[in-house]
Amino acid sequence: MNLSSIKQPVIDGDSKAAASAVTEAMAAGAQAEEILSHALIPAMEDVGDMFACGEYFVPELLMAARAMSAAVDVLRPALLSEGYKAAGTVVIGTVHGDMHDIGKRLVSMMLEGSGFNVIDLGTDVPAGAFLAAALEFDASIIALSALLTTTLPAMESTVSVLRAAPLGRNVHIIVGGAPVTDEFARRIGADGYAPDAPGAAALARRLSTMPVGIGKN
Ligand code: B1M
Repeated sequence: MNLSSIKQPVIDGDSKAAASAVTEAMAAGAQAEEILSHALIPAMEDVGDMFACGEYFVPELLMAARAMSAAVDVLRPALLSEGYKAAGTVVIGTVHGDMHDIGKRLVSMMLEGSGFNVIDLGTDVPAGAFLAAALEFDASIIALSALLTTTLPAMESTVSVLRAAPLGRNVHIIVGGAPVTDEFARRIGADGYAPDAPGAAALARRLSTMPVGIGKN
């Protein structure tokens, strides 16, 4: 089956067309997992590449992520009944003291678009809440966002608290946000840093194929 009729509306950020294309493909006999793996996830990878090379900006990224969500909403019941296994669970939030939400929501959407279950704890999240959610939802990745230079210490202490807990040695911790750098991420002991939402999704995909410990800086 030619799945490009599904891929293009996602790239174009056309939610209605993406949802209808998925409905049509399923009516024509396509498996939900095939649509996700061979059309929707590759569409988000293309969007990430277009963002990286400056062809797309944040508004286009948001529209594509929304179209992806609309398509996944149509697929979800069939995915569940086919027993589809997500790439893993990511617990994400903006660190304690920081109310910035927009970039982190974009990261959440790109992660969902890449096949992860995402538990979004919102903003101003204390370290203990990341830990509790990671345990409750059996997360393989914890993703921390910070937008203020003044909340970088909270990011650092969150990583320390997570690492000190037994669970902290069994999850990958990734970090990002405007003031965060690769050098800072390494210094605080995170497993990875991404500068943007598509980069975070690519990093999570890469880490999810590695046992914890291998992806460490
Ligand atoms: Co605030 N704010 N803000 N703000 N705000 C900034 C961040 C600031 C740069 C503005 C400025 O002065 N030029 C500045 C920070 C300066 C600094 O610390 N270096 C600032 C400040 C100072 C403040 C207050 C202190 C202002 C005040 O009250 N005096 C205050 C702090 C409140 C608090 O958090 N405790 C404050 C408040 C607010 C609002 C509430 C009004 C609002 C937030 C609303 C909301 O999020 N719901 C707000 C906004 C909107 C901004 C700006 C204008 C826009 C941020 C944004 O949404 N960008 C911002 C200035 C700017 O960036 N131009 C600013 C769009 C978004 C898509 O990008 O969030 O960078 P971004 O996310 C990117 C990447 O960073 C990355 O991927 C995303 C998309 O590709 N990324 C990750 C993010 N998280 C990631 C995690 C990853 C990987 C990548 O892995 C886990």
